[in-house]
Amino acid sequence: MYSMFSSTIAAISTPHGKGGIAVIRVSGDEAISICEKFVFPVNNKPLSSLPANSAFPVNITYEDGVLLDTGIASVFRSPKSFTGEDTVEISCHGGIVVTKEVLTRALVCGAVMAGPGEFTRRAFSSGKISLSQAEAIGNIIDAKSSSSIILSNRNAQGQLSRYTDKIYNDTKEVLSEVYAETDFPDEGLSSMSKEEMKERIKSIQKELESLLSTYKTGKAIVEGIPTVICGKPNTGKSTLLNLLCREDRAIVTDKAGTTRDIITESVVCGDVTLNLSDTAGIRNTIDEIESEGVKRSLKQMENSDFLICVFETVSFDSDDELIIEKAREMQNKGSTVLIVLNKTDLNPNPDTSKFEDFKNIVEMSTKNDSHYGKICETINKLFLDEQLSDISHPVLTNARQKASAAKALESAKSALQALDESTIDVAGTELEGVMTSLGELDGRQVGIEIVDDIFSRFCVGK
Ligand SMILES: Nc1nc2c(ncn2[C@@H]2O[C@H](COP(=O)(O)OP(=O)(O)OP(=O)(O)O)[C@@H](O)[C@H]2O)c(=O)[nH]1
Ligand SMILES: [Mg+2]
Repeated sequence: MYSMFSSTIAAISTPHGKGGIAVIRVSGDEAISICEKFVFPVNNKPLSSLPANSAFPVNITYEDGVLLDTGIASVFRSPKSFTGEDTVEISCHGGIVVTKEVLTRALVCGAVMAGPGEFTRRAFSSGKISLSQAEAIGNIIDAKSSSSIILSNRNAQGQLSRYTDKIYNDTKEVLSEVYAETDFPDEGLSSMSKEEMKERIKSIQKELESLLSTYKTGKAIVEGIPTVICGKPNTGKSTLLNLLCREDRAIVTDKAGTTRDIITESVVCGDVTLNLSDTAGIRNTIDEIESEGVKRSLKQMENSDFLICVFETVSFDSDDELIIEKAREMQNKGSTVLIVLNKTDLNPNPDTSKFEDFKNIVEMSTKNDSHYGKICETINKLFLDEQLSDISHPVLTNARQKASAAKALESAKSALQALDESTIDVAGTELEGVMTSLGELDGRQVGIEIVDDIFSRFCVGK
């Protein structure tokens, strides 16, 4: 197969450190001929004679033929490999030095060191996987929960690419009818009436809306939700952080103003990942250090998608009013707000009248470990879409994918409007916009900077 990359790359694909085995991966046109110089099958046949997609016991040697290690070499031939290129994977003993020495042998024999994510990037560039599949592979490696693995696997298997492919092809069909109408109006080439075109675009629009609605759940499971725990001093914010972390992460005391700085932690709560920040209690204060903490707390509220606002209703006062005001403002801007009425052990029937603007309220005692399930269940209900338990459904899992889908939807809406206004050539331009945005989503029309950015987040060796 023709390869667009001239170099053959090599890297250690397993974590750096001591382990039972390690894998050194070599990929490119010269992979087999490079490895043939230092990897020798124990059956005395040359590496190049081994059948594709097979694994063999090998001796790995230094330049002078002295044994470096014994291991297993797996040989894959283009295009039937992960990268689409000839690939050799050498499993050797997982010592730090021995692994580095095997890699060095590959480099000395002609390979160049792979950059971050370069194997996956080659898989993408050779058309083996789409960009959303590549992102899903990265998500599997970074997964913090089993639900994240399960969801990412759907996209790694091409669920999202197939869904966007279908919308792309549907759009292309309508667009060719539009072109037939605009370019050759007198030839009667278009077989679709304007009404039919509108119906087809409406269904494209519906499919894009349905796709976009999956992002809330996809983000909650895969990326994690930027979440702030806020409230006035001493309401039990740090106790709640510790409950969600399942450990004593933050200092808790009965003194108001214990937390001064922001404490961050990523926790898995049921199926949802929360990127949590515990903040300093918000109140009017003349203490210089505390007021800096309050300023940071307010900023963190602004920067979070999910606000968990903790109140202790018996001591409700003007400081709580300030927090309610800010939470209401953020809710109006689209953030999700959960009101925690804490310390129910002291006050089993809290007054909820102040919280009528908020639909998500949980009454609990953050000090009581048995209330963990209650808050987790509440949070999961806020973010998980039941429909998405259908494993055939594609899911958007990052902001880049969401932005492309939203752009495609906007173009579809404009195309429909243009048909309504009988500006059919504008409809054509907008349908092209739908296709461009979908092309960005799955990578067929994506800019080099975006591709660079995505793969730079991978580790070397993947
Ligand atoms: N009775 C009771 N006390 C609680 C509960 N949750 C927390 N507390 C107590 O309330 C006090 C303050 O708890 P923290 O978690 O430090 O409160 P905070 O909101 O982080 O306080 P600051 O960091 O000062 O803003 C501590 O003495 C906790 O033990 C609860 O559910 N019931
Ligand atoms: Mg605290």
